[in-house]
Amino acid sequence: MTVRVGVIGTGMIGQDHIRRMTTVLAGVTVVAVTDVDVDTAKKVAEGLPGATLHPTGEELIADPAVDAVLVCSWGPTHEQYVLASIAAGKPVFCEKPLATTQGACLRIVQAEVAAGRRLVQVGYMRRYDAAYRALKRVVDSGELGAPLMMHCAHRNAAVPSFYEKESAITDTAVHEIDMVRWMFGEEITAARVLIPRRSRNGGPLQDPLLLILEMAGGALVDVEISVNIRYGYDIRGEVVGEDGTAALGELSPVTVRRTGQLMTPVPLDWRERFLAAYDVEIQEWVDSLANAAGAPVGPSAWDGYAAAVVSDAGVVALRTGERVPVALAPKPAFYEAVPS
Ligand code: NAD
Ligand code: ISE
Repeated sequence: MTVRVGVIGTGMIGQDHIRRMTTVLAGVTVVAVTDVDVDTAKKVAEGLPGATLHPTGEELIADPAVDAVLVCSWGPTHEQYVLASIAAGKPVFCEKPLATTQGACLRIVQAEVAAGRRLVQVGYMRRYDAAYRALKRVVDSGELGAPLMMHCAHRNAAVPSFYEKESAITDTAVHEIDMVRWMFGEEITAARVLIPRRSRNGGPLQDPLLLILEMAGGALVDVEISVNIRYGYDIRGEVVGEDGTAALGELSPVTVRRTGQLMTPVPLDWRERFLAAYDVEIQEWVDSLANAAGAPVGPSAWDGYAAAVVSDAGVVALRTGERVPVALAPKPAFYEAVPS
């Protein structure tokens, strides 16, 4: 079976996902696109023989030729398209964040529960990265003993001019928020933010930040968020257990020794660092739709909601300097029955 996908939002990641669905992955074809930037969408559609250019996301979702929807528009528009996809009974892959408020995420959770089957998957791609998966296998094996801490760094070379102070949490560290819930299989119970000396490269932003997350099992996670580090895109993670430590490996296939130096390249941005993870993520999503159950098994609407609640707590912690407890709504039994 070939899954026929319609893409809403043909910006950076929309185009990247279209490229992988048309040139890398199997069992999937892109049959429709839309974007409020009509010129960009038109150019993208021209490169997709037979694909329909729709004037709105709603019309794309209603198109009978579209089996499943990929939402790659800006965060504040996600809720309307995810809810419309659920109402149409179509599986929807929504790029992170699921929505920009926890209220909106909860409405999506409630709509999916009412629909009675899993339709939503959220684009938290670190769960598909070979290094993170290898680290999780070590943690799950128990060979480190109980995990006590995890040290993370999320460094962007630079960020766009519309990036705001809070984006460090809501747009960037939200990946670690999802990743640690998955890594340790437990919820985050509180957040704190420490503010070091401000980098002269950060412009009006408070950059870097240190986000501290408390896990339900007692482990502490620290996340350095640097969004103007200049030298490249650098993602790190190390778990400290009772009996040992384990860290994400170095990923470069080559190291160069020259002029008295040992050099390994650093990725330029998220597209390069997580290239293979995005491929696996979208392929596994397509495969899950094509199999007998026809339902996604990756990060769920509940995961999207939980990440939004923690991210909101992080924003309050950033603004107040206080430790902010995380209060999740009761988890519907619906999400216990599905792997996430
Ligand atoms: P972008 O600005 O390059 O592209 C977004 C596109 O959405 C633009 O072309 C814009 O015109 C379009 N758009 C906005 N409102 C729309 C609407 N109502 N209907 C249809 N189209 C609309 O942004 P991007 O970097 O591609 O990010 C898009 C989404 O993907 C964001 O939610 C972002 O957080 C997420 N993202 C995820 C990752 C990841 O690592 N998983 C990386 C980058 C971006
Ligand atoms: C971007 O939206 C992403 O999701 C990237 O993975 C992240 O590293 C970056 O900071 C975000 O702006």
